[in-house]
Amino acid sequence: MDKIVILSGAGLSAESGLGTFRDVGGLWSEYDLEDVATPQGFARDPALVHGFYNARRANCRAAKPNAAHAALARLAKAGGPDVLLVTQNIDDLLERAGAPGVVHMHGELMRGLCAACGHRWDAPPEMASDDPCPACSAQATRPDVVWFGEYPYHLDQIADALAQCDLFVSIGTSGSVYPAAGFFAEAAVHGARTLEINLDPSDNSGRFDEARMGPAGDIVPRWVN
Ligand code: BJW
Repeated sequence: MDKIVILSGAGLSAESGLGTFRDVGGLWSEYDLEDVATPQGFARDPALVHGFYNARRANCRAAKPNAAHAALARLAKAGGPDVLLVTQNIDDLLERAGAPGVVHMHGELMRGLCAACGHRWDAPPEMASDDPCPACSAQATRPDVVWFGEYPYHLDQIADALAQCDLFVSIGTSGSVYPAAGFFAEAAVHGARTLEINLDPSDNSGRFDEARMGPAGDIVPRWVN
């Protein structure tokens, strides 16, 4: 059976109305990433960071999966190829489209994390750092997301899948954040074919075996069918 690893980024959810980071008008043109996506920024101003993620949580709850999420869910459930969906996205749109076993390497917007004991729980719509942890009662609540300088989740599982896959597909990511930006090269070293689907060529486009350019909601369903 063919093994496929699919890495997605913010471009996958762009047509659902969730902002990307580095495109014109993206989140990093409105916010300084040092302030809202680093442990140091959170230590300086937790209310600002919680406000940033509370607003994104509200947007995410209002958003709907698009045709690309639906196509990936269909592919992963089809019982044909063995598909691992790895996403840098913290939204839950792949799950809401019905995709099984999504690997969230940068965490999940809809989860809270206790910085004191490591307990995780379903996030209420609004979180604050003095919310008590449901397990240990410490007032050390943070979003369960991976900030710059922190170690991404599930890297062992992802490394195993990259070493074994026949095809690696990158969808809607600029390829500017490591270690995810290096996954295509890791898969290729182990013999996988590589395909990039993106709105515009990313820095690494020329290094994929094949590139298909256009909106994910258009290109992904056509690739899956
Ligand atoms: C469409 C579209 C449509 C638009 N259809 N497409 C060298 C080696 C290794 C590490 C480093 C290094 N140098 C520096 C580092 C450290 C750092 C890093 O990479 N920095 C870079 C800035 C250089 N990395 C880290 O700190 C990571 N941890 C780490 O490295 O730990 C140590 C380690 C080392 C080695 C191995 C293992 C571990 C942690 C990174 C955490 C990233 N966190 C964020 C925020 C948290 C989550 C959140 O708030 O959402 O994650 S940053 C932000 O960027 C977010 C995203 O997941 C991530 C990637 O962004 P993405 O998805 O690519 O979005 P964009 O906006 O950049 O691109 C969108 C794309 O979509 C564009 O290409 C558009 O064209 C396209 N598009 N519409 C199709 N309709």
